[in-house]
Amino acid sequence: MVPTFRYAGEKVVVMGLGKSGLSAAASLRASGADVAVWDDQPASLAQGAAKGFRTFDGAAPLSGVRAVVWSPGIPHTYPQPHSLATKARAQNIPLACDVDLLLEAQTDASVVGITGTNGKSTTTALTAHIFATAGRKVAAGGNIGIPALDLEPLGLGGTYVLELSSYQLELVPHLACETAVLLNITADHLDRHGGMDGYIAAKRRIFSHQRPPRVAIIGIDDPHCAALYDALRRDGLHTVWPISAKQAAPGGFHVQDGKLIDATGPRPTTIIDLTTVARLPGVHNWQNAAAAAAARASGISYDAIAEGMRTFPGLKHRQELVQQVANVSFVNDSKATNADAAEKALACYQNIYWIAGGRPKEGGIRSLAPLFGRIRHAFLIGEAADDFADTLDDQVPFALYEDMESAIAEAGAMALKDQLPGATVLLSPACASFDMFKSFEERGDRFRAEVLKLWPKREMSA
Ligand code: UMA
Repeated sequence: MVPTFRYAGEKVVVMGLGKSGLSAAASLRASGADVAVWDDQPASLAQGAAKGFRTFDGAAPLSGVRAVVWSPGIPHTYPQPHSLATKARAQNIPLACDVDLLLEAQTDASVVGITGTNGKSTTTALTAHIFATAGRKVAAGGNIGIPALDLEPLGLGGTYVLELSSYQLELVPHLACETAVLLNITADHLDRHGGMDGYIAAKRRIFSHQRPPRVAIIGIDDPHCAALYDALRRDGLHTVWPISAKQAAPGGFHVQDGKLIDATGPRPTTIIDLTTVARLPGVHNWQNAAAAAAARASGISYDAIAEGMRTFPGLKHRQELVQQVANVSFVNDSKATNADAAEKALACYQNIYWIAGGRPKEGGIRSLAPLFGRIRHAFLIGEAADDFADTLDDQVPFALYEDMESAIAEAGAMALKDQLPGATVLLSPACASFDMFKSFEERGDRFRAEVLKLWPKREMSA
């Protein structure tokens, strides 16, 4: 746990008792702050009370409160500001999330901040793995699911690799990254940012107040980031390295025919052939790999970067290979909660038995039509099933299922019977999970458990 001593003896309110709020409340209490907590869900509030935290009286004034530690998932501006946020702002009390408390507490450590609509967890984990491979003192956390204050204090010589969501970027006034990475921007969370401009402005904050060597790494494969790249170069305050998995990126890092190339110097240098790296499949992962240029900004050698990529274990729920039976692979890509993310996985496989559906996102799966030719059969679940069936009609055979377990059983049986080359049973739902599961993690865990129940591990080499 990272202590937050600068709040010792101060009154602090922690708003929201999910992962980040509970972690912040624990650190503040252990550091001697006078902590009061609140959560709008009675069950979560009761959980906080059971841990011995004093409950904040919502009707009471905020007099004497030094800060409100705000959980990133709670609206404070759009679509409607929470009443506590309005009250705090009226009294000039800052709202900051747990990540900000880490940044205030660990000013001696370096920070690599990573954001983007897609790929930020993989890039965060990969970057931290490369730093560790190079023998650096490193810890990864933030939106990746590890609350910032649950990390170890690193101090001088240490590096925090932080995945930062657009929500968190609005709540980190002390952010000052040595190296900041923006992977890509496509529409997401627009309700929370008042539209696309607000979302882009939140993402751009990753480059605010950067500390030397002030390296800004930015994907140039989408129009929003390409425009930001031009703007950053114009403002001249940063060393800006463009990254791309689809085109040459002079002065930056790009991937050509699978080869990761550093073109920052006078002579381009190939770092690694990514087609040989099993845990980074697909063009989207090549962009994540290019973003590991962050390691170069910290002086890490090409050899350590290549070795880190070769030994990267991958992340759960992101194209996670769960099982292989005969020639059929079972892949858990539960993290694909929108069509854009599912597209990345669909583009990686041929002969796909696709398990999709859940709580639909705007636009459904119409944007995936160019990839329908890869899908042998779709197994549709959840609230989106009827809408997805309408989109697939006449193009892809499909069936609807009451629960994911039946879909898995049918998909696996069909794939094993067809025996097509490279067959893949792919859970990549293109939907949120909340209609059937608590989270995408629960959905992915259930997929893994069911696959391994039906086709146990010993069949791995069958
Ligand atoms: N709550 C209220 N009032 C409200 C809304 C929520 O009291 O109006 C309470 C809920 O009852 C709950 C708590 O707030 O008890 C939840 O807070 P939270 O939504 O901020 O969730 P945490 O559990 O603290 O998790 C947060 C991030 N969640 C969000 O940003 C939504 C996690 O990112 C992150 O891993 C975690 O902190 C640790 O840093 C998740 C996420 O979905 C993965 N992120 C979004 C994304 O990736 O797209 C941004």
